[in-house]
Amino acid sequence: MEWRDGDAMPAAVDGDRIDGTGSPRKIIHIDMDAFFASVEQREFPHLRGKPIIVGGSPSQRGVVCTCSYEARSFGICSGMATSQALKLCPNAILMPVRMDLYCRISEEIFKIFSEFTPVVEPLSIDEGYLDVTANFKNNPSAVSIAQEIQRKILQKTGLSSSAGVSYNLFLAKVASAMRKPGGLTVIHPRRAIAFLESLPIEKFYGIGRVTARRLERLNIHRGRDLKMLSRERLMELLGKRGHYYYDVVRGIDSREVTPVRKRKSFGREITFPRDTNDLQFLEREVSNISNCVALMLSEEKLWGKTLTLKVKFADFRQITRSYSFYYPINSGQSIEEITMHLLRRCVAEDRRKIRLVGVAISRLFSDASGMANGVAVQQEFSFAREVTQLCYG
Ligand code: TTP
Ligand code: MG
Ligand code: MG
Repeated sequence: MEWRDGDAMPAAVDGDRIDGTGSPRKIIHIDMDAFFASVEQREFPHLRGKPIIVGGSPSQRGVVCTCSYEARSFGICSGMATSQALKLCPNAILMPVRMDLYCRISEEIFKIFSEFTPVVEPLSIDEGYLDVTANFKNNPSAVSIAQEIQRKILQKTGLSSSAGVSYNLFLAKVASAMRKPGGLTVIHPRRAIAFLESLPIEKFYGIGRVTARRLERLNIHRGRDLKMLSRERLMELLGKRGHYYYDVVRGIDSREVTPVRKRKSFGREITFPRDTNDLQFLEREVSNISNCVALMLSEEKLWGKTLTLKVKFADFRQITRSYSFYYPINSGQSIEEITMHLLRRCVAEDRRKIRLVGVAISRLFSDASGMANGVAVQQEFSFAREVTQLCYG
């Protein structure tokens, strides 16, 4: 059996053991195909084979959450305004989002994963990483496990999924996207370097369209071009992520599959029915969101150190403004005070109308983190005032 870059693994062949000598890890990434849309097509058989969109209504400035593969051939994609999607394909059928149903099915899928290994990391509602180096079935073939999982998902939920198998998370994730829908792609350790060298830049997971275009303008089209750059140059181009891509393009991604991902941030955002730069209105909204974020923190008994305000303008361009405290904070008053100043600064600097605002808090600490809570509580408010003066005085 000859391995070629990105080759799908034929079901009958089992030369796919990627433990070999040197025993690399065996990582599987599974991602459901057109998840929300496939669920709707399962629920309503007359929608099968048709272009369907799951998303918000165009009259409420809704966006496309996802669409069936039939709709994708018209150029529709996630995140696009529903109104634009319906212009591209006027016959597309728009279905409302039924999150409860998708969550229930997601649970079923993750339950299937857990029958094979305890080391499962959910990445989103429809995808996860599995480390099957050791597994409940004592099956040495990661590929046959992936096939079995795909079969079980289909049997139990009636839905199709795609799988990627390799020895690290990055390669498994890239692999699963290569033969959608219903595909299985293996990247063998021996072929990883050649595969990465020929991988187009926009296929590097985490490099968005804008960054890919920027890199292409610098004649960086594929992994091999990325590999020519020094660590320092990559840091210049990609910021902190430069380190990660420097290693990844050399086949190194030492991240572990981490079973329960700790929450890294809390956030809330709101899209307004009409674009606005009415400061009073914006202040009221930001105040509400700030208090909502504070409530979420207190419910989870968490404290956060960095506050971020996100502002998306009518032209969909967005900016974020952050502030870091010395001490973790959690009160609505502190959050509101800082986000309000960040908002006023944004509005003063840029008079464009605003479409959406969001508030997020990150660098979270739990009560058990060893922080002197008493001190933080006492200092929190006066410190927020100090910060405000430092920032804007
Ligand atoms: P994805 O796995 O990114 O997309 P998908 O499953 O619809 O299609 P693919 O076959 O390419 O994997 O996302 C999973 C679900 O998450 C998707 O069905 C809907 C939801 N989603 C959004 O609500 N908004 C988004 O911007 C994206 C990308 C996904
Ligand atoms: Mg998917
Ligand atoms: Mg996904």
